[in-house]
Amino acid sequence: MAGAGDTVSVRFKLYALTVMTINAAGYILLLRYTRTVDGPMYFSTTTVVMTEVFKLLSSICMLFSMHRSLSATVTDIYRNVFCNPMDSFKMCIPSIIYMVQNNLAFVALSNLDAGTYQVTYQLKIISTALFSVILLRKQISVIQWISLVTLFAGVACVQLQPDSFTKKVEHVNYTVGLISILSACLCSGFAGVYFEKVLKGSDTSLWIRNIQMYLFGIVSGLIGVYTKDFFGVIEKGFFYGYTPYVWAIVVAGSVGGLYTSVVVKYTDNIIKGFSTTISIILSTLMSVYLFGKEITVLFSLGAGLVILAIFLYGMPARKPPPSASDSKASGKLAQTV
Ligand code: NCC
Repeated sequence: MAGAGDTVSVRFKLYALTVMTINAAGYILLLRYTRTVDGPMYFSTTTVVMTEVFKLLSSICMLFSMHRSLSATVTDIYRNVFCNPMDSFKMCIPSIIYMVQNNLAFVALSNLDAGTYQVTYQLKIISTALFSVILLRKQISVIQWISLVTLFAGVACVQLQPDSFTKKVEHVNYTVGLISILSACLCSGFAGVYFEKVLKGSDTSLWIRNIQMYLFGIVSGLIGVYTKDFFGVIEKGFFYGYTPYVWAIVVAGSVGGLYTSVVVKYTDNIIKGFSTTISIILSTLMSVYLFGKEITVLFSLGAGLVILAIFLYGMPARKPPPSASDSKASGKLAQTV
């Protein structure tokens, strides 16, 4: 991962985006698998806490690799995290929202199939844009809004399987699953944009911001364990039902979270949405090449819509003339894509 420098190459951005997306696909499959397989069921709230612990330790290691000195690392953490409580407190908000979002993913995937989950979750493209306008005062033209809706439609088509309409999928509680996923979209949009605002609004390093957030994440995660699984954990233990697959969720969750933070630092949340979409198309194309999967009409339509969305988003608005932040966003998109 990138170190101290603030500018990184396009190659590095593409690398971070690719790792984040491939990891997310594996994470969702693991989550769904472990929530539906027979056998002792782990407490999902405990995996959220363990993921925060892993991310905290990894962020401390990243900070150490930047400073290359234990005392400098400790001093940096002490000064910026503990001696500056008001600044650290800013990260309390996204950490709580992400905690809720990460728990909602378990509820949604316990009630819906992975395909429905992934397609519906793409609505976060719209919620992210909405919060970017509200919190970051980003100017999004009418054409760019049309582009974002087109992007959502495109990625939804790409992810729909040919047998989606005919296959009978077992939904445990469709309404609960759907409400969870829609709430997760709002959480993802809000927390992502809030994190971007705080991160880019000061000189505090990414790893310090992450350490602040994960410390709150551990506390709010433990509150989640207490409110939802307290008696179960007391009776059966914190690590009850932890198979290697559950540990894999913790690792994938940590890798995904850390790469997400890097992606947001070097691009922005809207570009993250575009890139995730492109990566989904590329990975589907790769499975055509590697596993002989067929290209469906829906896939071609979806890919076409995504390309149209990218073209539309980069189109300069005629009236009023594009603001500095708009042309910066389009430039960044062109650079990243
Ligand atoms: O939904 P999404 O991300 O926006 O959620 C962001 C995830 O990153 C963690 N995070 C964020 C900022 C930060 N500084 N540190 C972090 O650890 C949050 O805790 C939250 O888990 C996406 O854009 O699709 C993405 O999706 C998630 C995940 O697939 C869904 O949330 C599943 O419900 C990916 N996370 C993982 O793969 C673990 C993320 O990489 C990309």
